[in-house]
Amino acid sequence: MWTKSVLILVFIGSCFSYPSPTKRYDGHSVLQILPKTIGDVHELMSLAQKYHLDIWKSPRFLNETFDVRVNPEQIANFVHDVESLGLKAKQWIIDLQKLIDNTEPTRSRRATSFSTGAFNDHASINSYLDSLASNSRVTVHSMGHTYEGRTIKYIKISNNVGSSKKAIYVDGGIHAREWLAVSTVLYMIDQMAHNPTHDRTIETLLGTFDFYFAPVVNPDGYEYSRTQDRMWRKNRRPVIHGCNGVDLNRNFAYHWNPDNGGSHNPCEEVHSGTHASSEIETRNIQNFLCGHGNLLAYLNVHTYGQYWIYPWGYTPVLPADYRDLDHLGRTAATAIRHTHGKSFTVGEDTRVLYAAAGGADDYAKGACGVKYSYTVELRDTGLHGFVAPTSYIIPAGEETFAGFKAFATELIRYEHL
Ligand code: 0X9
Ligand code: ZN
Repeated sequence: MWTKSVLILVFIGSCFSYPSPTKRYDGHSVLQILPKTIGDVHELMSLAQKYHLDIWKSPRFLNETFDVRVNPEQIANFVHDVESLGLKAKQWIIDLQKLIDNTEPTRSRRATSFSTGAFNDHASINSYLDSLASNSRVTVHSMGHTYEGRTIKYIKISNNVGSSKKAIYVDGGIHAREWLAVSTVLYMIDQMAHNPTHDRTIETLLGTFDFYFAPVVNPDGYEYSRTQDRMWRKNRRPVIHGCNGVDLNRNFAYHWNPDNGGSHNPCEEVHSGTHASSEIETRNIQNFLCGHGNLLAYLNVHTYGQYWIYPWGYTPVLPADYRDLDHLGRTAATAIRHTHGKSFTVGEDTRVLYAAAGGADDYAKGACGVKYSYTVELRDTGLHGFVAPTSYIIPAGEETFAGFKAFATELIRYEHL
């Protein structure tokens, strides 16, 4: 009798729950540490390596903080080590699980049918993209499949489907946990495809450019982050027993180098893969980028930190045309600031953020010749970090789209198109 009841309960439970439990972050903290010297920065990086910590933000300048996620078992020892360096570790996010619970909808409240104001699942996003095919300006395409067999879809928006103009490509979700990047690219798609406010700028831009948008280029990781582990970053290919995933933004085949901001270790968040373009998702994006010779600009959208940055990520040596990239980036940042007051830092990857080889932005520019190639890190500056609340979706969409329109408009003037 008892066994039967348990079996019935287990059966009922399995009808309402996901196949395996979501990873929890109870008691995980995000600590902020302010280094006093460059030596401190190096010491903190080695400590983070020693404890295998998830680095959320590393400082480029001495007045910036080093943000790391620490689990409850590590915190006492880690803080002790930090204090031995003469530094203070401030608990910035005290209980990451509470932040996750408070800032994102529970599973039952998550959108199951598509909404631009929600964090949508990948199947709903693909159905939404398919539904746009009824719009005469939109065609829907596949970039290829993922390791787990999902389709990476992209759309082309053009006011003359047959013609081939200079083009701008925007993608999101290369890092699984950066849900706001996905929602923001979807917001931009919605505006460009429907022009709900009858915005004349959109019509002007469509007179000069074709647009490509791929909202989720790492859908296996994105779905894993939605259902199993909110903090997942990489793709999902099993690399060695017990450790899955390659950081796709360390895997691109332009100056690929795990020793430069990546890792050889498959258990690390920034594992670069065993060789350049080892991942099917990377190869699909690379083929897209180099297969469209008319691409003039590329935005690889991420969270967080509020940066609009450009190559190179593998070296502090500036590209010869950096002034052009800088000017266009500043145009975007100004329009963003005029929307909801958010300040975005513009500059070269290694100088304003950190060095990391094998990024999509470097590949687009270095291997495919896409002149205006950027990484865009959306809001915020650390309050919610990677765990953006749903209340950010629309304002982040609005400010990024304003930046995007200003960027594309200025591109027409600057490049005499
Ligand atoms: O580390 C990254 O891949 C990006 N930051 S994130 O916090 N979203 O993970 C920045 C990438 C900048 N571009 C290159 N380093 N090439
Ligand atoms: Zn990212």
